[in-house]
Amino acid sequence: MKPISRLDMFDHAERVLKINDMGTYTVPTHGLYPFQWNWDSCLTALGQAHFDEHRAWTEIDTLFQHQWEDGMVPHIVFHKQDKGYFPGPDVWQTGRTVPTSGITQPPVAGYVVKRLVDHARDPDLAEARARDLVPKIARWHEWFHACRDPKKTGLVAILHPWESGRDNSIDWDDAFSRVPTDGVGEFKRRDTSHADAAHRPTDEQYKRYIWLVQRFRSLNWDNTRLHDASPFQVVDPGFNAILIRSVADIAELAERYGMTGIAQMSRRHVAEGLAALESLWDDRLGQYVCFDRPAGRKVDSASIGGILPVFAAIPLERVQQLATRIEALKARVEYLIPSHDPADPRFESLRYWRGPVWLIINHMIIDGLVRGDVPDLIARITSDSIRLIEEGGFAEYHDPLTAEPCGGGTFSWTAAMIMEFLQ
Ligand code: 2M8
Repeated sequence: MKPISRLDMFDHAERVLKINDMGTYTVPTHGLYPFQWNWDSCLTALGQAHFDEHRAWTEIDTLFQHQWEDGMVPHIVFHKQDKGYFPGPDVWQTGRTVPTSGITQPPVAGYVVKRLVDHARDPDLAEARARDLVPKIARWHEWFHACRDPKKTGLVAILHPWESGRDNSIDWDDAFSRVPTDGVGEFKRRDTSHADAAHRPTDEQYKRYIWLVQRFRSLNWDNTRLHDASPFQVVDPGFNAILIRSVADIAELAERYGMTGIAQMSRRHVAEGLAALESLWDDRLGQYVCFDRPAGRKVDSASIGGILPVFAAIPLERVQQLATRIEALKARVEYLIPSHDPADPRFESLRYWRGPVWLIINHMIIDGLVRGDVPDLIARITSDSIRLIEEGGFAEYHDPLTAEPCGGGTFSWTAAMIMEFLQ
């Protein structure tokens, strides 16, 4: 791979976003992911806004055109047929005119919309588009609170590892081992024909992914039933932090636009979420950990999901502790921040969400660390992120030890995040 110079990097990133632009939505990368993915799209809009604000808003509008009647925003919108990805619409069978998957993804939309508004070069455009999106995003947030926190604990559960966005994280290993594989027929994975199988989830994990899809499909994707019917219900601190942050950002925009009902309801959820998040703090690891709902216990796994809460308005003392946690990781990798602690024997530097660095995560963590008065650490994470691209190109993710590019290449959210780091 030809190294990418820092001087040319911003323009190069813009080219990547244009290559993946399908007009009204952007694919994460051609081949491996040929549809619109929920959080990819929102984070990609942050990059698009650097050169075309209209285009950035369209990206999010398109996603919300496929919001379900119950409020859920699906994790994939299958705009066009493409046999290159498994599982496609024929497996999901959600019965929508434009097919979608039946599960969701980390709700970054609220955060992204507020960021687009705050950085807008065209504030009138931003306000008009945000006014339209705020009630839709608030409905999605309400869906989370109603359908993924039925006992009103203040925290939501994911029902499928794909919902977390961190598909094969070590966090899920335990809970996932209780998901059966019986009744899962033969299928042909497509991902391993685009990317190195050694960088991807295992076949065994794929069977369980599909078992859960089949289970939810058998319940007609009725979200009032899926939570209790799922053997996999994990409360991920990272996912919840993203939700809490987005709800807080929507509260602020709603207040600005006189949408008082949304603002009040959102503020209440933020307060409840932040209070409940505290129950996931782990003193031994010095970070947050997941909670396995059916098993009724915390998960002993030091992943990036437990550092991501810095993205929400957690107490300042916790921000400092998480900064210390990242400082400790510095000695174990060449490039921050590994998605799992290398001190854990289960760490794998090349395998997807079990170790590699993801620039979207670095972006959110940097954003949160700003409250912590740790400029050197922020500078270090930023420069590591840029060095990864210099050495490994615009890959989906990178080895934190060697910068080896992994997964798909020419990747939208990696390009978008670089534009944010370089701004
Ligand atoms: C990965 O997930 C998809 C399933 O949604 C897959 O592997 O097929 C994850 O990295 C996820 O976070 C991301 O949104 C998606 C597209 O980039 O790929």
